[in-house]
Amino acid sequence: MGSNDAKAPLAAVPAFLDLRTAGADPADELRASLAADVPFIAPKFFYDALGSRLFEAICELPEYPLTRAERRLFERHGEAIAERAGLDRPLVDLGAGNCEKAERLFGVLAPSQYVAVDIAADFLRERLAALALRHPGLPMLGLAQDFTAALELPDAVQPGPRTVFYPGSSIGNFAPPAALEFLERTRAACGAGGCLVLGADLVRDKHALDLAYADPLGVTAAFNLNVLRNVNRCIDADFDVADWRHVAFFDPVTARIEMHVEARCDVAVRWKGGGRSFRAADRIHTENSYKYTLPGLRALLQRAGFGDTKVWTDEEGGFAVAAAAA
Ligand code: AVI
Repeated sequence: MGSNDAKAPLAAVPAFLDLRTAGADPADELRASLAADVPFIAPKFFYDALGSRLFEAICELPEYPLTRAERRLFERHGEAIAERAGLDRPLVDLGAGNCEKAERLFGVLAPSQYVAVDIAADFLRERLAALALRHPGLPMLGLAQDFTAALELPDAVQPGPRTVFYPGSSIGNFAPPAALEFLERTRAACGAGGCLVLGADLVRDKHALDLAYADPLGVTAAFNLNVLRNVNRCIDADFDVADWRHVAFFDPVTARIEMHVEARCDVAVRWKGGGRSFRAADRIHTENSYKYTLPGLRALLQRAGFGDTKVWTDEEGGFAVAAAAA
């Protein structure tokens, strides 16, 4: 280490709480969902270390414009968002991932604390440590938590009013009734005078939406199929990824993308405490990604109890960012 390194200010390692064991056991949940009449795997199981990286790669794809559209909206309207959200407040980032989106808003929001919440504990810990080096003056806290089931903010999170940040259209991964319940809980986490900053993908051309989830490079296919490897690890199962193919399509009737893994042949899969046979072409449902209309988005926020809401859209009208008063 050179003498300059020795004098560099030391950034505190962010506090990190692993709250993943609170609540239902993910292994029990997986075994039950795989044994269900219509088998499914909850989308949170996508995000092991490789899945988190594959999702980062998806965000770079030309066919997946969502992340870039949202970035442009934050660049263009960051100050207007900050006016609504208020400065010097705790910023609670739900599904923080690589923390990159929130970091872009640090300048305008000037948060009093950054709280990054994600199910992918190792990935979050690693990214948060790197973030703390770039922002040594900002108190940070990492929470490994399945916030989709219950959002629990420990006492280490500064009290409200808070800014809750839920970008990337992850709201679309909830079915509409669950989205409503989630937003009600989120409003409570904001506290009176707090604000939700939400990203939502909008209904658009079916061909473009199909391509966004079935890209020719196969990155989304890898992301989808990787869930089977994570399942193997979680419940000691023996899925062979080579036996399955990626299926994704937009259904205009339900306004959602559906993702499945489909058996290429008859397969028998075993896991600790059980197993199941699948016939060729049987599917396991892995994700829904609902797309919103602007009136639908506003109505949902209003039903969840949010008040004054401002919505910005990109020029193609494919993506929306909302700032909603709690
Ligand atoms: C995290 N979530 C909003 C993404 C989506 O678009 O539903 C996950 C994803 N699945 C396939 N591509 C991206």
